Amino acid sequence: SSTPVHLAIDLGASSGRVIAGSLQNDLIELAEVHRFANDPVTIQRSMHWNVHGLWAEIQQGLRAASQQFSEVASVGVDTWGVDYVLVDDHDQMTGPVHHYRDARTRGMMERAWEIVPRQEIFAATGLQFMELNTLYQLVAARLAGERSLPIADGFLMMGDFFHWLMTGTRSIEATNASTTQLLDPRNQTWSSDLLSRFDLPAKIFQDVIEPGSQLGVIQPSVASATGLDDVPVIVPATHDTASAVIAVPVNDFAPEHPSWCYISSGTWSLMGCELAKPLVNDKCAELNFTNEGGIQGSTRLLKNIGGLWIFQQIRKSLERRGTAEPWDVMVDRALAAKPFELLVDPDDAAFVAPDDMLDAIVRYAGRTGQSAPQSNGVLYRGALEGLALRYRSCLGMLETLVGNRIDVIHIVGGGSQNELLCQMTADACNRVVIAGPVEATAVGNIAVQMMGTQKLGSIVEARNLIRTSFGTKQFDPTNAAAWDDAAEVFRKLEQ
Ligand code: LFR
Repeated sequence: SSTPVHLAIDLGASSGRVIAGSLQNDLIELAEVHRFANDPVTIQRSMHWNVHGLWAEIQQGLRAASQQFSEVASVGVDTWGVDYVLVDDHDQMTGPVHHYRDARTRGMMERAWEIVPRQEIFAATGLQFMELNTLYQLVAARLAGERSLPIADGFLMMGDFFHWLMTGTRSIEATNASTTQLLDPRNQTWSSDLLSRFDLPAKIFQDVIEPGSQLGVIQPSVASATGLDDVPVIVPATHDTASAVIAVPVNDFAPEHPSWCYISSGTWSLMGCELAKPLVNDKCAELNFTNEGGIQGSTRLLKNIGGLWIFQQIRKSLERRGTAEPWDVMVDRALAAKPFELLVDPDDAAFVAPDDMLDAIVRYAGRTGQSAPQSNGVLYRGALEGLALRYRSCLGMLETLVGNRIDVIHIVGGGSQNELLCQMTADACNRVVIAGPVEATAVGNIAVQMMGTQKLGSIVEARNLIRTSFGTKQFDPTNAAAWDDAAEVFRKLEQ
């Protein structure tokens, strides 16, 4: 086709994709150009990103796009937060690229608090405490004496890294920088106090840039490998969650009294509100919510919830045993199973990176006085009900934080396709759920590229276009009372 396309490169936990987005008859249309695995690689017991393999796949996808479309208007990468690459002054990577599920951060929050007290870290960054945060990865690197750190000349988050490979220009994009726990969310500058007290080299942290900025064009070596001559790289909200929140199909932006919240539902569930500015106060610290950066300086006040990870990993366990079932069969069995036979808190530490998820759940059931699941249906259902119950708890916390009732829950991302989970969420939370778009992250990425090339004016315009382009599905609460007792029991399981 002859309409210009924007290419979103979205690196997720279940796969990486190159997706083309264009305006056709005043609607956004998506086409998947290339899909590839994005599995971590274990080298000597430590979990790394397969950056070389990914870069080869990305270039292959770009080449396919240049052959398929007559005009590629721009390119941009998004992926999960917190992970980073260090490079030296000769443009070489100085060490391996760790995956955040790598065990090196175990116990590192406590070690970090010995250097800077927890309250001070929160006051400086407004971020939730999670072991996977970049800060604890860097503290782990420092304490282990990793050689890659002192010889580094530049720090790049993963989206920035691939943008650098494409353009030759180093940058740090704001939304992903906000996940490090080293950035002050009020003025988007690096906390020089934290950097110096943790003995991290300030010179490697350059000033952040806003999503929508043009970083440069595809450099000649990459242009000849991909056929993309002179194509601009427009930096999207490189944090996948920030891109997904842009695609929430509402018709306002960072309202003063939010009546809606979102769940960006995938491997993680990120549940929160979009605010005009950060909410860094004691209540937020106590409830361990985070103030991550959104588009145009907005704040994503949210909590990480263990998401569909458990569900996905149950399938991996069953694969190993030769008894895995297709996703839709899993959901059907969950639907048919008796409710509330097994309650699984998705945020229990036992589920972060177990060797085998099934074993972990059986041990968890024993530890929490529940019987081990007697059928796959009970197992699957327990994972989904646990999520819905966790959403219910988080909704309560969110309402406390923003100080008003939230009427509507928007579920976006891959998990919004799971209608059973959407209905459970509506029932458990006793709120209307609006599901879609499924491809929220890619859509948000592309919307920012369209804004950066003046095809779209404002976020609200983008959101209205997204709503008409992709449609939504509504789930009304039908069975709310049935969840009250389960919620009572679940509260005791939450840590
Ligand atoms: C979701 C996500 C979350 C982040 C987690 C780890 O994909 O980006 O927002 O907390 O991954 O980076």
